[in-house]
Amino acid sequence: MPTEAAPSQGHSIANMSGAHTFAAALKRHGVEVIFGQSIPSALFLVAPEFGIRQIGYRTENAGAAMADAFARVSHKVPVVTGQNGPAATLLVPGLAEAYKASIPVVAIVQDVHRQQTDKNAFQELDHLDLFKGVAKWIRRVSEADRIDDYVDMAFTAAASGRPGPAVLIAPVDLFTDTPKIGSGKRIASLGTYPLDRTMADPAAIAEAAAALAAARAPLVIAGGGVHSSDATAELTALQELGFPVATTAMGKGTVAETHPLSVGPVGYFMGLRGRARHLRPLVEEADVVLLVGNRTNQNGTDSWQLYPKNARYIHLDVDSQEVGRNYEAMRLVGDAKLTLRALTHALQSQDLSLRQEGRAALERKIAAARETWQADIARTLDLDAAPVRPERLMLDLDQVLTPESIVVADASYASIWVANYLTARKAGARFITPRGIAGLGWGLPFALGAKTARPDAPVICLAGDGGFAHVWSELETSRRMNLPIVLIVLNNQILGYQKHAEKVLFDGYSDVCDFQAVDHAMIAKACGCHGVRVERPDQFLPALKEALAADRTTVIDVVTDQKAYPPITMFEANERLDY
Ligand SMILES: Cc1ncc(C[n+]2csc(CCOP(=O)(O)OP(=O)(O)O)c2C)c(N)n1
Ligand SMILES: [Mg+2]
Repeated sequence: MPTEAAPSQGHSIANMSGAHTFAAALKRHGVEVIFGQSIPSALFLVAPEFGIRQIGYRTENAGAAMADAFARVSHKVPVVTGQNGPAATLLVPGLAEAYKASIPVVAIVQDVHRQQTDKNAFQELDHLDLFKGVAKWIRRVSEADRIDDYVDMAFTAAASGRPGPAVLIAPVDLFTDTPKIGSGKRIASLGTYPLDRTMADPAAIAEAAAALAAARAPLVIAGGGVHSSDATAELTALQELGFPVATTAMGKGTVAETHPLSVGPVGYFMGLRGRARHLRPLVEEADVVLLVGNRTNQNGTDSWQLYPKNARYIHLDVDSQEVGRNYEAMRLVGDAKLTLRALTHALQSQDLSLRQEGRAALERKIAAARETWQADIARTLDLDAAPVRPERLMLDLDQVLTPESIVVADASYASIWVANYLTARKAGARFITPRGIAGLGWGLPFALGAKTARPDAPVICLAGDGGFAHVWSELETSRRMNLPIVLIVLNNQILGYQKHAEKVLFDGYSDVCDFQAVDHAMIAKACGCHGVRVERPDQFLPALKEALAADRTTVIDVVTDQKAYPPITMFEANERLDY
């Protein structure tokens, strides 16, 4: 929606610097917060006059991850900034995750003074080359009169098509330069995504509807693209016609997992005590599979072994290159929300008797599988054991979740525990996991970005002790920026996934997998946050409830069983893990 930029008190176009022009353009796109660390300084010094505040990260890697989670939760295009040179290099990991997870981020990277370019200026680096491979658009704006043009190009690139990071490089002196009168005439607001919704070819939609209606055993497998498109209501409407819906880890919450036709998360975690373990045949035996916003990656498909070999595939994605990448498919290229709506509409004029006749038996099968899963847990685990079993902790956590809760996980086991043991209570419930590149250290900054986007929602983060150690410093950020969250540390004193994978693959493990003991509650207290140590399972739920009721960040350091591992298929019944 076009909106007039509201240049603030005291700034007419005539006395605007490049910094003012930048800030006005960002404001025009709806930007209210920037994840930054004071650089470009001229920009941050004028930003408050435009109603833009700064979320000051401690490290750039964390800042980029905060921006990513802010986008996932708010559907707004976030802005992160960084200085030239070392700071810019630290933005790379965060942008890599956003790139692979298709999340829009605009990164404004300061460059050296235009007159010092290519002279080995202090912290000079080739930023145009640096971001290749982690951004879908990289440009340098070199004239003050073009700032508006380039800011708009950056937002358009980030938010349109398959969303992703856009990097705008801006020389430091541009911010104190004075643009010509009249150079900032743009009025469009481009700060939300998806920016342009396009629909798949109606003929292809009609063909897909016919295939789905006539299928013997259809299955929908929804990925994170459904969240990005804000298409959860449309997916639920399709499910209501009688279609079972499974999700990837990033697609968790695209349908309510309490719905009788929700299969749960499927992928490389369908081993013992996996939530959808007993529904593996339902996936393997499907004859028509509808993939939506699903990039069919290795973990989501259990190394491409899980999805049926002989099924007919229909693949709906905004990126035509994803369609048919790993599974040849009927091509539905377009936005998930518009296309699912059209597909459901087309299905309503089909004969849906097969779906209606099969529905009760399908619901019984799903309910029975869920009960067997719960029985597996009760039968095979001592949930009262100390050190605490992560499964116990997750079952307790699941009890206190509300439909509004936002759960964030770091990479490694934390992401898998969340996918399997927590319940999406509504379509649109959010479970934010770094499944783009599965890097350690995303948990805490993701939580802070999510809390910035939705200050009223309880935000709970689950992180391993290895992953948390990447980002302890951001606890101070949470306190300073008044972003209270609950952070649960799975303190198994090992690089768990690493150690267990080495045992499975090599029957041994390298010595760095074991840590010395760390007291994470003490770290929290040292940063002015609250810290609690949990050594017995019955201590966890009261500590969690107290933390959720408090208005400050609490770290709950839970001493967990180092032999516990989630239901990774590759680890199934492996004696080497019984050490
Ligand atoms: C940045 C980064 N470095 C290394 C890895 C490889 N890696 C994957 S899981 C893992 C162990 C994580 O340990 P921890 O965070 O304590 O979680 P746990 O598995 O013990 O629950 C490692 C090192 C990674 N994914 N990301
Ligand atoms: Mg660990």
